[in-house]
Amino acid sequence: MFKKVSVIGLGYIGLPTAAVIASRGMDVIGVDVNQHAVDTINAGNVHIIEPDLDIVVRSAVQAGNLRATTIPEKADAFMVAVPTPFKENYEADLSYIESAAKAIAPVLEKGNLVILESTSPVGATEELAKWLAEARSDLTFPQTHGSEADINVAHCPERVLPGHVLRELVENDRVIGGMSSACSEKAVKLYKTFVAGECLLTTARTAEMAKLTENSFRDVNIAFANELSMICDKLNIDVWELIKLANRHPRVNILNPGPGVGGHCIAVDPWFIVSSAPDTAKLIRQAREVNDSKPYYVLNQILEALEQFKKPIVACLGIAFKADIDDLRESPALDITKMLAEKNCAKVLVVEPNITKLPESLSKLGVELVALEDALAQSNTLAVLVDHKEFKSIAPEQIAKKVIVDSRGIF
Ligand code: SAJ
Repeated sequence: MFKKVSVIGLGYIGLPTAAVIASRGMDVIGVDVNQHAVDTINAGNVHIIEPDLDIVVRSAVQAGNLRATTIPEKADAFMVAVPTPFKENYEADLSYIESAAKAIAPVLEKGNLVILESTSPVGATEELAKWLAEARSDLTFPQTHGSEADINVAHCPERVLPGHVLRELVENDRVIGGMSSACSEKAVKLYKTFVAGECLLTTARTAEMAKLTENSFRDVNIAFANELSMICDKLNIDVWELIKLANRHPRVNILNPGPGVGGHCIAVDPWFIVSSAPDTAKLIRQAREVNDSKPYYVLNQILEALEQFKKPIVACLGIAFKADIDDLRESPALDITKMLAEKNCAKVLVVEPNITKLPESLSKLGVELVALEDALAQSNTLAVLVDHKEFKSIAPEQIAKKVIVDSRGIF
C-alpha cells in the first residue's frame, strides 16, 4: 500500500525516521530546505549526531532506498517532521508546518496520507489540513468529508529520546490521532511497517495533547525536584539523600534536580499548553519558571564558592544539555558557563569529553577546553553541571581539596 514515503524535514526526527523506513525496503524521499543537509545525505553522510544514524543512513542511501531533495515529489504518504519553536510570547510558531503544507500541496494525489509528527499545540493538525485544503480545492479533506475524504490526515507525535532514537523509533508505542477513523487506520498501516510497539488510536487533538502532556509531566516533576533542592539548601539537608529516601515509598518517584532543564522539547512543549489555556495552566507555567530560574541559582552558588579564593580557577564539568551526549543546544550548563565567564571573576576551564572544540560563545570569552586530569590539577573549584559517565568515576581523593558545587549530585 505504501510504496513511496516522503519525509518533510530531515532533522533529529525526520532523518532517523526516513532512514528506518527505507531500511524496511520502502522507497523514501527526504525533503529539506537545507541544500547542505540534502547533499550530505545523498553522499551517504549525516549532518546531525545520533548514535548509529550514520550507518543506517549510509546503507539506505547505498541500497537506493533513501534519497534527499529540496523539492517535494509525489508519494503515497507524507510525514511532516519540521521544527515547532515558540515565539517571543511563548506561543507556538507554526510557520514551518505552514511552509511544509504549502510545499507538499501541489504534489498531493487522491488516496494520499499526510502525517504531522512535529510536536504541536492542540489544533495544529487541523490547521495543517486547512492549509492543504486551501491550496487544493480539487481534493477533499477530512475536516469536511470525514472518512470519505480524498486525503487522510493524522497526527502521530514523535516520542524518541535523543541518544536512543533508533531503538525508540522502533520499540516505543505510538499515539495515532486521525482526523477521521479512516485517517487513523491508514496511519496505523504505515507505522506498523516499522514500529514494533503498540499503535494506540485517538483523535488528532488528543494525540497533540498527549505529547505535550508527556513532556510537561517530566518538566513538572523535575521542577519539583529543583524546588526541593533549593529548599534543602536552606534547611541544610542533602536533597539527593532525601529524594532517594522518599522514592523508597512504593508510590513516590521524584526525578533528579539539576542545573535547569535543557534540550529542545521539555523546555518548550509545556508552553504550548500554557498558551492554549493561560488562566488554567498555572502549575505547568510555574514549573517552567522554576526550571528556567535554576541556572541563575547554580551560577550564584558558584560565584559564592569562588569568593574565598584570591586566584579563583573554576572547572565546569560538562556543558552538554544532558549526560553522555554532545548536544549543546539549549543547554543550561552552557548558559551557566557563559554567564560565569562574562562575570570575569575567575579563570574558567571546561571539561566536555564529548566535544573537541568549544563553541565560539565561550572561546571568545577566554574559556579553555581542557582534559579532566588538567582541570583537576589546575582548578580550586569544581562546578558539576552534567553527570557524564567520565565524571562519575572521579576518585574521592582527586577532589578532596576542592570546593565543589555539584548541581547533579554525583559526588
Ligand atoms: N533532567 C533533569 N532531571 C531529570 C531528568 C532530566 O534535570 O531527572 C534534564 C536533563 O538534564 C535535560 C532535560 O531535563 O536538560 C531534558 O532531558 P530528558 O532526558 O528528560 O528529555 P529529552 O529532552 O532529551 O527528551 C524528551 C523525552 N520525553 C520524555 O521523556 C517524556 C523524549 O521521549 C521526547 O521524544 C523528547 O523529549 C521530545 O522530542 O519531545
